[in-house]
Amino acid sequence: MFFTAFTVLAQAQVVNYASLPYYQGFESGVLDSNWYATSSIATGRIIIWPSDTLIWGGDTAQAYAGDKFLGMDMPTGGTLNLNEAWLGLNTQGASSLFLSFWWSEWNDETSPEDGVYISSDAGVTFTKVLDLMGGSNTDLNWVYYNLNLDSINLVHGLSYSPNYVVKFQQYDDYYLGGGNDGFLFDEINIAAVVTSAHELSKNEFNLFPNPTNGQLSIIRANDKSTLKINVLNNVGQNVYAKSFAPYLPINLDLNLDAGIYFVEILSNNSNVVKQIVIK
Ligand SMILES: [Ca+2]
Ligand SMILES: [Ca+2]
Ligand SMILES: [Ca+2]
Repeated sequence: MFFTAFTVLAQAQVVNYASLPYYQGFESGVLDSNWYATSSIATGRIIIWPSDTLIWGGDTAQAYAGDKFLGMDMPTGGTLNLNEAWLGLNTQGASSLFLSFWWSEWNDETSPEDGVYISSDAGVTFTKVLDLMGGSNTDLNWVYYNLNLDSINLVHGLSYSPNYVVKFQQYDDYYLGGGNDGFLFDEINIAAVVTSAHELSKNEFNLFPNPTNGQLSIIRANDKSTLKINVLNNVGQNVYAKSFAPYLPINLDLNLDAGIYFVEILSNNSNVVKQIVIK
């Protein structure tokens, strides 16, 4: 009986679960009905900010794209607060989903609560899938994450569902634009990797050997432009990034632990992701 009552309460939180693909750049200035925002202390703050309004110590917070971003902080300085922004998604029957977003922070100390969490059950239970470490990031430096949700589900025992929740979470005790603490998010995108007329065919790149002991060659069939290569681990953290000039052969020397990785090949607006195994 106790657990039944608890579950009913927890499930009331996201009202509308977005259909896919879902994109949010915060330019409308309001969180849509797919979001649920909550703070452990009443004065905790999860709001959309315009660029050029948060200024401190000669720095000014800017959106990554457009001129608005989502900010999380604690205006009542000196009181530790947990901010949670839940995004409800209907991922029932989905596959090949990627969650990408840009994250930045301002003097935020790393704590175990900071990161991205996922729930398959409307937020009754969450699993942390990504650390967001303010202490290791340069202040106001935007970092790109591209998480392979198929892989994350597999690793963490999660599954796509009608009540899938991605939670962005920040824990600290001071405020943006005041010298201490706060997270910034922009350009949140959840979509299946699909081939379109504007996208490179997956067949245009050949990666070998695969599995590899770390040496990896990428052969390009037709694309002779500058390529940016990112390698992501199985929870979507970027562990390698390098650009290659037009026409040059691409040989990567990956000094990584054994496991499954995703090689992202970016060219203009194209985005190809291939899975590799490091032995
Ligand atoms: Ca924006
Ligand atoms: Ca923190
Ligand atoms: Ca920092």
